Amino acid sequence: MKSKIDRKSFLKATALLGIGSIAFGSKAKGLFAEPMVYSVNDIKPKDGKYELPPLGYAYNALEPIIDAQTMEIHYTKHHQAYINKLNEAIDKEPSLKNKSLEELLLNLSSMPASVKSVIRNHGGGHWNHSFFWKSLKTGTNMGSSFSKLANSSFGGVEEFKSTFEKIAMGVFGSGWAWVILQNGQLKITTSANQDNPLMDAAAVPEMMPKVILGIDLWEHAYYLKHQNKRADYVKGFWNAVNWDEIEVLLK
Ligand code: MN3
Repeated sequence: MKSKIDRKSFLKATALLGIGSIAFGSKAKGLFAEPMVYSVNDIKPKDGKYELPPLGYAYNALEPIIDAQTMEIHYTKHHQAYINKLNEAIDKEPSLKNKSLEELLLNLSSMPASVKSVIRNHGGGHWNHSFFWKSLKTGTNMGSSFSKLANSSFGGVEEFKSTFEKIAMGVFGSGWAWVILQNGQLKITTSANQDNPLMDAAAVPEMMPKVILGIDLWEHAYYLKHQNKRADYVKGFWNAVNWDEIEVLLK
C-alpha cells in the first residue's frame, strides 16, 4: 500500500517524534521505502517527459525588478535546458518515470549512479525554477502568517529581510538562498549550483523542511538588468515576491 503523506502532517509527525531533519539523512533511507506524495509542487513527467510548466504571467510582468528579456531567456532557454537534460536521464532509467521529481530529489543519494549527477543538477534546476516562477508576482503584500513567523523567528520583518539579503549576498558563485519552515520556525539557508533543501545528498544535511521561498542567485537571473550589482536584484526581489502564494504555502 502506498503511503500518502503531505508536508504538514509529515513535519508534524517528525516534530512530535523529535527526530527533525536528521531523519532525512542518508542513514535513514528506510523512511523512503514508501513513496512520498506532496500536495504542493508535485511535479511529474507527462507521458514520460517533464515539461516546462506554464509561467502564468507575461515576460515583462516583473519589470523593473526582473526585465522581460531576462525572464524570457531564463524561462525558455535555461529552464528548458534543465528539463531536456533531465528527460535524457530518465530515458536511461525508465523506472524513474513513475516517480515525482520531489521523490527523485529527496532520494538523491539512492539514485542510480548513471543518472545521479544529472538528476541533482538538472532535476534540481527543474524543481528550483518551477518553484521560483510561482514565487514571483508584483503588487502583493506580505501576509500575516509570514509576518508572524518573521517576528517569532527573526525578531521582526526588517530583521528577517536584512538577514536574508546578507546571506544572499554572501553566496559565492552560482546558487540559491532559501527560506524554509522547519519545526515551526523560519530559517534561511543557501545551496550551491542547483542543489535545494529537498536533496538528501546535498551539502545541506540539516534541512528537510518545507520550502517557502527561494531566490536564484545565478548571474543569468539578473546580469542583463543589474550587471554586477547583485544587491540591487536582491533588494528589489521583495517587490517581486508573490506573498499571496507564500500565505498559501503556510496554510
Ligand atoms: Mn536560473
